[in-house]
Amino acid sequence: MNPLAKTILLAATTALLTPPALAQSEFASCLQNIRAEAQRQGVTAAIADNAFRGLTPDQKVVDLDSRQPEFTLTYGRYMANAITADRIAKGQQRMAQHRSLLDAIQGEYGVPPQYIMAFWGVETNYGSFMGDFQVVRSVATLACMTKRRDFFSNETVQALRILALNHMTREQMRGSWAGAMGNMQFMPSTFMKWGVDRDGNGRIDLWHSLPDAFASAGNFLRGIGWRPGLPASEEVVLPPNFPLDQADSSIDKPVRAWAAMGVKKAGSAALPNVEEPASIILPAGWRGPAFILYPNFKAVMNWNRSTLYALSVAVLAQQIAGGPPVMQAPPGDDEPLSRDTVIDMQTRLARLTLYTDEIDGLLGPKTRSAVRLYQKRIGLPADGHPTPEFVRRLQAAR
Ligand SMILES: [Ca+2]
Repeated sequence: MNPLAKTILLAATTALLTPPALAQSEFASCLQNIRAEAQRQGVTAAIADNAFRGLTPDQKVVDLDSRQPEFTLTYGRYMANAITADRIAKGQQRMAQHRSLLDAIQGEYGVPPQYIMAFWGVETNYGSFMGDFQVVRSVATLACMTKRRDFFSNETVQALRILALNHMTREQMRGSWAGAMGNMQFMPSTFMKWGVDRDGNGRIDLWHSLPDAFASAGNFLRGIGWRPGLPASEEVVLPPNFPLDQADSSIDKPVRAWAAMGVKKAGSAALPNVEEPASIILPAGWRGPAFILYPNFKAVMNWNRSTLYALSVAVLAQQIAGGPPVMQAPPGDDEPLSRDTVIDMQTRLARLTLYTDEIDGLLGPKTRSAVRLYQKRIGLPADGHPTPEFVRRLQAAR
């Protein structure tokens, strides 16, 4: 997630759950297990000892991990945070400055320069916000003191492998509280799998070497499915009779089939006449903008599973490349929904037998489907987007 959105989520947080303190001896025995696995993966005892010497769990990391966002950011708020005039201008400036390197990387990995710039902008504001937590301590804390033991045990092992390969020292290896490192905020496992020593100095350095950072991003994107061709997404306009229940990220049709249904690019140019599978989404409901998601959007989502994250990268990239801003504004009355509101909504929809999944306060695809069903029942456009009006009408229903 981009640092700004993360800050806002954290600022909006109230629920602070502190897990029971783990004794230092339990922490030490947890580290022993990780150490054994690291040795199986070729890390010497000396490197592991050095990495874990004097290591204590970081309570600040535990606290940050246990915070639950109280609000779901709206599309409008998320995009306004991620895509500012300043970030577009800086992206254009950096792209011009590093043009030959970025062109060479496009030649090798197929990823256009504006996407590398957009990830860089969203992840660290072009290297200005890389995080100052000690990565080994953060991931070891998360492995030993939270419920995500397996994921972060592996991240700790991979962090030790980075030390073993002498890319960085433990002190130098800094990142976000959750262990994301360098200009592109790679997790240790991503670093090990996709990192590239582009400048050829024998070390992969994602903090200080932009050739290494950009080439690693290109290599990673290609590895998770980026293919030269269509962009990640484009804004579209839907015809008046468009069946809103087809605007769903789980529904794929060939681009030309959407065109045949009357979908056009914003500004009314025709969609490309191609067979590639694509989805249409309405991230702010039917009154807001519509986007077509091409196959490369999935690659962006393999970097980060959030749809709004991926959309912010896609839209920022387009604008860095000189493309138009999003034309359709989101509705002005869209409000962030609190977890409590979503829980209340899920409970009411469950009582109406429209929702059968977990009451978890998260606005996921199943909740949106239930919202659609109720919208149909009360004669609202079935876009699956719960507006304040929708919530009021659901709450007033008997
Ligand atoms: Ca290097």
